[in-house]
Amino acid sequence: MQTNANASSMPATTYVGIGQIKSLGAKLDLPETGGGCGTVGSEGKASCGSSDGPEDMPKAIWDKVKDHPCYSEEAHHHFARMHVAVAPACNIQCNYCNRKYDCSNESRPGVVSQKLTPEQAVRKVVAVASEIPQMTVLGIAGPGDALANPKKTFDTFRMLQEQAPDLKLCISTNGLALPDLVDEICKYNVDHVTITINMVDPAVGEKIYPWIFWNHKRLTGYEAAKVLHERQMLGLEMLTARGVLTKINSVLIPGINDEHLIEVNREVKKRGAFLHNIMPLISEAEHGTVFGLTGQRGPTASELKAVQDACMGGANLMRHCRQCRADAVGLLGEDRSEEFTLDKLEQMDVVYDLDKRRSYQEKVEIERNAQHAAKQEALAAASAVPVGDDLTVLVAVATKGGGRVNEHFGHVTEFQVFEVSATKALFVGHRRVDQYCQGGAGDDEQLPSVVRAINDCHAVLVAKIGACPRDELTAAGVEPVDAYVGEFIEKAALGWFNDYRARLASGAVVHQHRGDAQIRQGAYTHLADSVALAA
Ligand code: CLF
Ligand code: SF4
Repeated sequence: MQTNANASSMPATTYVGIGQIKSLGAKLDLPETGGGCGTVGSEGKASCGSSDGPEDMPKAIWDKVKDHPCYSEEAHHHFARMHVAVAPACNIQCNYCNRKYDCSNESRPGVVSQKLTPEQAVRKVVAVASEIPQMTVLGIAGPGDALANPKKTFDTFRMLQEQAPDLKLCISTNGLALPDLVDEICKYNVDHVTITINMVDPAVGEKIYPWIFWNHKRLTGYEAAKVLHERQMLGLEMLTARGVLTKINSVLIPGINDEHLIEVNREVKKRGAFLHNIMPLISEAEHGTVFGLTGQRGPTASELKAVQDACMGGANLMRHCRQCRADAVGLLGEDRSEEFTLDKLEQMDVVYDLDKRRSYQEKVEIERNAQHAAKQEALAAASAVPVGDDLTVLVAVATKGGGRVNEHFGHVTEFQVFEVSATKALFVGHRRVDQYCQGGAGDDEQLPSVVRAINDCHAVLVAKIGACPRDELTAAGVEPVDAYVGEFIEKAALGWFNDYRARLASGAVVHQHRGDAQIRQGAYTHLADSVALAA
């Protein structure tokens, strides 16, 4: 991790905002419902997003988050979200964004969005909700800023409230316009809001934001970052005061805000943020962003994990974010947007069948409860056996959903990564890879990049794996394991770990420290140019 000299050189008063913003360290008067998981005894937990269930938080909050794939790590195995790209304009410039492409906060750069009018968006939502009944959340996340396009954003929400009343509405914003629109957000029952906050110190902010457009003027440098910071803090406090669950997204930019994000975590927790999502900077020259062109790199897997781990005990962490595109459709980690392009929607018969959706979601709930029970049982069994060491390893898992080990190695486009010890199996992230199996045959040239993506893991749990990748993984020190096909992930991971410990004890294997892993930059290559531009 690199240090940030500027962050430490600024006086504490730099963090003080305007209006309702309290100075650093001041006690805030916030309602319990919006107070975040840290207020209800989850200090030190890896993640509110990986919370086990209603026992971790008040029922009213659990009811809000339990089917939201971003706010509940458990839910993300079972429930889907979709975004509608109705918000093309933005009121600030981030050095990691090129607006010819999707919003880098919430999208994979390099993938072109199909921008929609509110009417087209509503038709698309209704069509997707009919086809994907486990889709529970509709988000507006760009491709610009949702609140820099308030008419399009709120027109969409207004129509959806009438036509798809069971959907949760969600919004993502840079926060600049937020304080002016909190009433509107509440009017449409949007009770999940994400603010991207990369700094609480304008001296850090001016390295990230070259300008903002504010009060009919373009502001630059420190002044721009200061106004943005003050508006973000005020907006967060206002949402908390209204009981809206607020998630903070932060882009980790090595050398600029890496250590500073620990301060961000503290400040947003103090102001009632429910979750903090620390995401890696995606930065390649071909994206045409300032950071891409100036060679600013993103973090490695261990750098990202180190900052996330350092924030444990502060605001609770989300670690399952997929940095979705602004028109993403499906489970986190899968992308079905190609099935719902405007020309395809024209051909579809669309009926919004609320009963069908509910009955499907009841089945999903049964599967989710089974996963939860299996996880609790496996953890309880693991805890019952006394262990004399604190050995912890990472394990990669091939899954296509449902919380089970159920994907072939060759079909994986992302591995889920779990941190496993004798008594825990915690989701700590994911790693995108290019699919090894192409057209029925393995592409051996992809193997080195797959190995690099999970190089920090001791094992990879798969449903099936061919001889060639098995040999390459083994040679690299990552054990391929196909003994837990169809098993729930936590149970499988703990099962493998117990077996590993037994082999260590018998001398059959020697424990080796693993190295770092590479975070894949950018879009899935096979989707990069597949979507046409619209209005
Ligand atoms: Fe979309 Fe964001 Fe709502 Fe989720 S995404 S607006 S909170 S419904 Fe989720 Fe995607 Fe990460 Fe965003 S995985 S980028 S955190
Ligand atoms: Fe791009 Fe989003 Fe930043 Fe606006 S807020 S410049 S759309 S990353």
